[in-house]
Amino acid sequence: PQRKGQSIALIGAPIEEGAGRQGCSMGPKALRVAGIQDALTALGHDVADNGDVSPRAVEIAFDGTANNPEIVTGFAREIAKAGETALNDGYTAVYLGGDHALSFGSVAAALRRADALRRALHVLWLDAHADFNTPQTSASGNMHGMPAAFFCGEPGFGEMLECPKLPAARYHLVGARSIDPAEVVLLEERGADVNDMGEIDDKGIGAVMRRILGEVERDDALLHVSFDIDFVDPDTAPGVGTTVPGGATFREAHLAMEMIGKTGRMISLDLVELNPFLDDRGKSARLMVELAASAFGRRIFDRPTQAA
Ligand code: 4U7
Ligand code: MN
Ligand code: MN
Ligand code: MN
Repeated sequence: PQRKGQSIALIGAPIEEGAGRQGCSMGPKALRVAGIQDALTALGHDVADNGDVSPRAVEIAFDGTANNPEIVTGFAREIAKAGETALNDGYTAVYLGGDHALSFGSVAAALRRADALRRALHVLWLDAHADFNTPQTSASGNMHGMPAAFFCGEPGFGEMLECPKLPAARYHLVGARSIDPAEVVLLEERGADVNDMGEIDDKGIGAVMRRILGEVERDDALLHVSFDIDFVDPDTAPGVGTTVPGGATFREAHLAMEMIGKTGRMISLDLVELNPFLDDRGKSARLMVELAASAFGRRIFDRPTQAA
């Protein structure tokens, strides 16, 4: 059931070096201006704003194509550290992105925490993309397209970050509509749970989410949610660098987040890929705040929707 009165830690991660264009570094500020703290406080939670992490560039190189590995690794390590501390102190972590490379760190923190508690972790990836490239498969070299491959244990990331590996079957991709050919092969081989947009159209977002959250319940697991704003259709959320048409509607995204909230199992949430430079008068930032609030218990009416 939904957990009331949670302690929530906001962790800003102004990373943009994982993406192909600049602007995501302004995301944490835009989410704050859009009222993320007040929106969650209004639901009865205790919300601490831990500010932004500041990365140190480290010396590292990957074999293959990977842009800005030094600063992305620096960010990932600081994010993992800040996240792990918050989780160990009993907070639910909300990461304010920042491009999706922040999830190298946020998922590492969740995996470490779950490991310490001897609980299984599932990762729900709401995204137009699979983010399952490696430095060997990536055509762009952009590291925001790689975190899922990393935490599922694909090789090629060298000494980037220590973390337990996620079995690919517990990586649930929802909303996909742009997956690179090499990713398709890898996702299939590893047995990842891929739910593309056609599946959502066919079965409905409620049924897709119910099946996934049912598996989380069955494993008595903890849940990390990674919300890439490009999951939503670019007409509704224009503040993104990597627009792919045919995305989720506001209503679909809203129901998904409500259902997540009702499980009471989410230990951390990424809000990523918002590019305020490309946004339309704060529209996408406000949408993200709304959807985060839904995951933390905001209800239109307390109807008895089954979470799983
Ligand atoms: B995002 C891409 F080639 N797959 O690797 C790549 F299509 O975090 C896109 O989901 C990655 O926005 C998108 O560059 C990363 C591309
Ligand atoms: Mn992504
Ligand atoms: Mn994406
Ligand atoms: Mn993107």
